[in-house]
Amino acid sequence: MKVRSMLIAVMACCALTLSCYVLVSYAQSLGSERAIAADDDPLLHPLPPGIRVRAFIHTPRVVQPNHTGICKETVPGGDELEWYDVAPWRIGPSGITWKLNESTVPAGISASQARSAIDDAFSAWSFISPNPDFFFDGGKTTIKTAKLDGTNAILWKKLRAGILGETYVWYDTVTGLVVEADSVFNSAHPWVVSNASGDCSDFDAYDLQNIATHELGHWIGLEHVFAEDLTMFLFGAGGELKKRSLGVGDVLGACFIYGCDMP
Ligand SMILES: [Ca+2]
Ligand SMILES: [Zn+2]
Repeated sequence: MKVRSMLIAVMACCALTLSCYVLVSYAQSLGSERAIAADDDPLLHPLPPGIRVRAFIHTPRVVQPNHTGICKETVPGGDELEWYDVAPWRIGPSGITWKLNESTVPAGISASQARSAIDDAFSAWSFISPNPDFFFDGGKTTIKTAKLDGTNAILWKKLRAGILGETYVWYDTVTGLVVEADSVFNSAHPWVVSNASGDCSDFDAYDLQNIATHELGHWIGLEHVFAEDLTMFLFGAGGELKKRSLGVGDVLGACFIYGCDMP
């Protein structure tokens, strides 16, 4: 009897300790979420009725300190894969105007180089509209974060290491049109505007046009795919250039949304 009482007491004590641990852990996790929330998380901002937002994270292929991932050559036929997935939005017929925060462009890249690389990235998608004026360079902005603020901003900002770039798209759930889009590149990683061609070049840095072409695929309405030779593949690597040119799935996806002629 005495042993049984002691056993019950020990079990009760263990249960109490465990409960306390769970409660403390839960409180700590809430605290850390609040800490992240304080860092301008666009997903936590209240939105007007009928507007939704989606976030896309472009991830380095290998997440290690000071590692830019592994650039791989295109697998024969890999670019021909007809895979795509579409999001519930499209850009309206009048197109979209983007602005660049030039003050955030990384050292080693001039503002005009960055603007030109981003312009080339938009050009990869220009076939979606019969109107050649569809993506408008709206000049500079001083906006420092992704936010529903009336500006389609492209900028660099220090993000956590597991992110190369992130894109936010706000869309109207009734019309299915893009309301706004912002892309943020991680200033904690090295960037380059490469003059090389092919699949892989400067392994020590991320090619801006390569990563931007992927991000802008989200602007026009494409989701990620798990086909590594397509532009909408969700991982990126240092020196990678192959996302600059679209694969068959990227084009098919875009034309599925816009009803365009294949380029
Ligand atoms: Ca914005
Ligand atoms: Zn992405």
